[in-house]
Amino acid sequence: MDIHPNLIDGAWVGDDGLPNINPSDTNETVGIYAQASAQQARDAIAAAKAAFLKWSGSGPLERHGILRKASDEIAARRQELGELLAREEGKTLGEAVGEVARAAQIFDFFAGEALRLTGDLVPSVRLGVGVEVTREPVGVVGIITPWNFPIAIPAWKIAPALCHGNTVVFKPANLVPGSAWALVDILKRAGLPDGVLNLVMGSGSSVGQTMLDSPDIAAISFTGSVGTGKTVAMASAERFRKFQLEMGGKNPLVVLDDADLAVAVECAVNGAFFSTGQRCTASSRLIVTEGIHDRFVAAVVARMNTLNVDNALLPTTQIGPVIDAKQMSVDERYIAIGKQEGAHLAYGGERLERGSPGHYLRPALFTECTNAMRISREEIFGPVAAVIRVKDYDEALGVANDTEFGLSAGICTSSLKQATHFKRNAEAGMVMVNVPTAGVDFHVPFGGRKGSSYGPREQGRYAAEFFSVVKTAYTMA
Ligand code: UN1
Repeated sequence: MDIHPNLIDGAWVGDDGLPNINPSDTNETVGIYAQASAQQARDAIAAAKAAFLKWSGSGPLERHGILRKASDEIAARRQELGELLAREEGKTLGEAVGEVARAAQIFDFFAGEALRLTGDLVPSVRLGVGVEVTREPVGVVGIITPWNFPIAIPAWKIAPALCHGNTVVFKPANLVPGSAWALVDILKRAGLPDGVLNLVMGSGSSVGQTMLDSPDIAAISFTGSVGTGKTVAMASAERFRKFQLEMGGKNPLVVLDDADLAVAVECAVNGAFFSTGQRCTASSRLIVTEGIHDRFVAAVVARMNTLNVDNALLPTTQIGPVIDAKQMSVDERYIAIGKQEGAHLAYGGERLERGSPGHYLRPALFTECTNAMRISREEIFGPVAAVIRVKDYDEALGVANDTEFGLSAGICTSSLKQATHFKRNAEAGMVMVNVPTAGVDFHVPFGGRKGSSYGPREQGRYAAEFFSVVKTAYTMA
């Protein structure tokens, strides 16, 4: 099998690699992907630094043209790239093709933004003096991405970074290098000058650590675990480097007595179990008022019973496998903890055998949970949800906010009054009314509060906050 090499200063390098394994069929190797050494990571950073002068001075038309071209190719190849993504990550083909389409839309959005970079011209308090407020690129940006969105998350960090004139060192998650490699290949062929975007596939302990230690990386955008986020934060704070973190969630979906039952069930099942529950926006706590509780649980269980868990590439599959054996053991450990804590396993939670050897787990629903249980407090990152019964809306809101996380919070209700109150009072970066907590638009801000996120929002026009720095210039004519 050919090796997919790293991209450093416009050259494809690397002769030693790791296999990329298909979680739906662990006998299948999707491809071999190079592992960058610490020295290669340093070379990539140096290349990005050297390329910065030229790229930061590039014009809107050049940036627009490249981002636009990349968007067009991603969109045209969405079926093929979606299949690659489903193969390496395990989300269903439909979810994967949708994710690739989202990546194309993100590049399209930032291609447009490249034509709309503006500043302010402000009269000074001193007569005869003019004040200009402009945005400049930050410098070399380090981008570290997780395995659960192998193309969309790289897209929503790389596109704004390039749009605003930064150069990039990109380290994708080692479990899903295929989509990252394809994306970098597309951007290179779209005309990015050498060194502007560098790909360093490899481990966190070597490549990631080299990025954290480098004085030449001016900003780091990271999505991943809370633990690694802390490491990124500490190393960056020490260097006064800009950093942006997207980490975990323990997102509540509140279901009130007056909810449309069918809407509530779809929001819960989609939010908790689609993409195998492997989303930081997943609804892992279903907080349900007592008047609808039993009907809701019965309907969710009935719906779960229709979910087809199987190989991600089969057209009939609705829930793909868990990403790998390690995540499977985390999911199973939490299912055991839930039982020990006294929660009732109302449905699922067992391993499944399918036609191909993969990490298949039937989605699990716990009922009779309290918000103090570990399954209600710790992010599992699998298809496991906890139902918490509450008396009324006020108790529901209190439970929803009683968490160290604050990414997405949802409510299903037909009451405008309660929906409005929840929108104002949910301690989360994103609030969803009668729509799932997961599955967000690509052109509006994304991010959370409390332990979920740190730094400026991602996506849409708000991405400018992180990927540029403001300059204020005074001129006496
Ligand atoms: C979504 O719900 O559409 O890692 C996106 C994650 C998030 C992205 C979620 N950063 O799950």
